[in-house]
Amino acid sequence: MPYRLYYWPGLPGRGEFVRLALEEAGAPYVDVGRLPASEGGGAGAVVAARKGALGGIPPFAPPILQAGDLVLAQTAAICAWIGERHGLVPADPEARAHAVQLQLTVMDLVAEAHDTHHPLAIGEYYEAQREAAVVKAAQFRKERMPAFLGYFKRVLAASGGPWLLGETRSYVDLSLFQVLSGLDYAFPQAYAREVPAELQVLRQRVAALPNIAAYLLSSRRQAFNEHGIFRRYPELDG
Ligand SMILES: N[C@@H](CCC(=O)N[C@@H](CS)C(=O)NCC(=O)O)C(=O)O
Repeated sequence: MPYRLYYWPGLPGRGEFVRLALEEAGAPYVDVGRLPASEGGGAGAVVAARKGALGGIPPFAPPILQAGDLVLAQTAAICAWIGERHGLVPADPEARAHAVQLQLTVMDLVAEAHDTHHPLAIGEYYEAQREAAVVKAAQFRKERMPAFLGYFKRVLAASGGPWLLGETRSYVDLSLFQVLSGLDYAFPQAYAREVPAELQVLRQRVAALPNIAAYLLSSRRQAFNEHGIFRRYPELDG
């Protein structure tokens, strides 16, 4: 039975971290939110899943993965679950624990990137908090983004490469690829200045994985836009 991914239609968002893991795994899945409502998809299906319509432990927010009887939320938990079942993380428990550590750090960076355009209130329009966003984004570009990226550069060096966990690619590499792509979209100037060359190489290495390369060319891959986590507002790029 194919996996069923529930995520908001119209933006890659946090759903994309799950899609990349499923695509690299070669695991069949239905992107339910992108189906027409007449086929049981659309935002309505995501809202229903969020409200617990799939059963199990209720999710708080999408992405939500349905795998048979399992209903699982939290991007890092979903990626780990897929990764452990589809060879996207080494088998030994220490490597798996480190993968979770790194994935949670990726998700911390995602949350901070999001907060650059919504520093005051998640439910308010960007335009209503633009002034605070300019301040928040400047701090993100100058301090937080280099701190996170410097951290991942050190992880890569400590692993011996060429991947974050060493010799084989993991779901964490896929997720870092997505964050780097998002930062490049949202903050092209800061990206060119701040992203270490080693991480840019890692991004290219992920893009060249055969399953990922095919996915990136497919209509399943969605472009970044100003509804998602990574938004291009030139005033936030300094
Ligand atoms: N920590 C969660 C965050 C989930 C989250 O914030 N999802 C967003 C979409 S990307 C959402 O729909 N949030 C609704 C809410 O928080 O009420 C994860 O990584 O999955």
